[in-house]
Amino acid sequence: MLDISSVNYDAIFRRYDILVEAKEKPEDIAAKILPKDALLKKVAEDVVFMKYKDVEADTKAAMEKYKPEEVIEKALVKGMDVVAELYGRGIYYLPHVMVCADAMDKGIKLCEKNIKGERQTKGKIILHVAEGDPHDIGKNIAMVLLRSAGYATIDMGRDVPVVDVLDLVEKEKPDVLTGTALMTTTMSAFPRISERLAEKGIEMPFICAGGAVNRAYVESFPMGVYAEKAAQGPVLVGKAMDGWDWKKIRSKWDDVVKG
Ligand code: B12
Repeated sequence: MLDISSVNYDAIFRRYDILVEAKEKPEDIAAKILPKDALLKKVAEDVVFMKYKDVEADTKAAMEKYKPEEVIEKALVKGMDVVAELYGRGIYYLPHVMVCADAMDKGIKLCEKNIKGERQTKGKIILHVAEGDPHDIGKNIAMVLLRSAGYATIDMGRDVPVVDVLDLVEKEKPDVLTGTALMTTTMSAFPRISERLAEKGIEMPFICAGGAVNRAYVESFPMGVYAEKAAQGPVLVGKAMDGWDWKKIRSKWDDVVKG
């Protein structure tokens, strides 16, 4: 059987046309976004250049100097930011993105094992990716950070029907609900969820994130609290656990996320 961990994806997916013709090479684009620190840079490059075989060893090396949460945010996510840029410019295609995402996932799993989380009893959070949307990388990162901050998480996965979210919220009564949407065609699930919760008299902060949404959009429906980065999750949820309702979190959002 083929051992995929030994496959050199970078060589298979290499775009020779880009290497020959492009004014800016992937390496030049990456250099503008990648971290400067050599250990973090190596991990981020493993994601960008699909070095599936090296990512675990390099992640381990980075964790000798940095906390696992830092390796996620400053290396693995940064690598994926470069991938998103290359995809946006038409340099990477979907197969590249999928292999890069797998490499990042391998690193994240290793970091998660090394996060010394408190007992997960501080509060209950339900996470989901909007109906019709398969993009779950950001949601998974946010979940790792929430768990490591001591919150119990219920992961509904991706492409979750609105009705399933409503049912689970009614059953589990979480302290906070979160949603991720990266496609403009899926983000309308959020106002539908919030309006139907409001009709049932259920209120809680509903943290919404992902490239398709922005703060103005999320604040246009009841309960919506915007998050730009996964690292803001524990901070925003912390306020909910301190007894702040969604209106107060929204009104003090700038101060809260700046810490
Ligand atoms: C990776 C990727 C994929 C992967 C997804 C793998 C996966 N498991 O997620 C694959 C290859 C499967 C994919 C498929 C498609 N994709 Co795609 N994909 C991307 C890409 C390149 C990167 C997205 C990503 O993971 N970014 C990195 C993560 C970390 O970012 P993030 O999710 O936003 O999360 C951050 C924050 O939002 C926040 N966050 C997110 N969730 C949460 C939750 C909480 C609680 C908190 C606090 C914070 C938080 O924290 C994170 C950072 O700290 C983007 C391009 C882009 N510029 O975003 C396109 C993109 C999202 N895809 C796009 C499209 C169109 C598609 C396809 C329809 C393409 C196609 N023609 O088939 C298909 C989907 C088909 C389907 N319906 O099933 C479009 C969407 C356009 C739009 N505006 O609607 C984009 C923008 C590309 C583009 N420029 O056209 N894709």
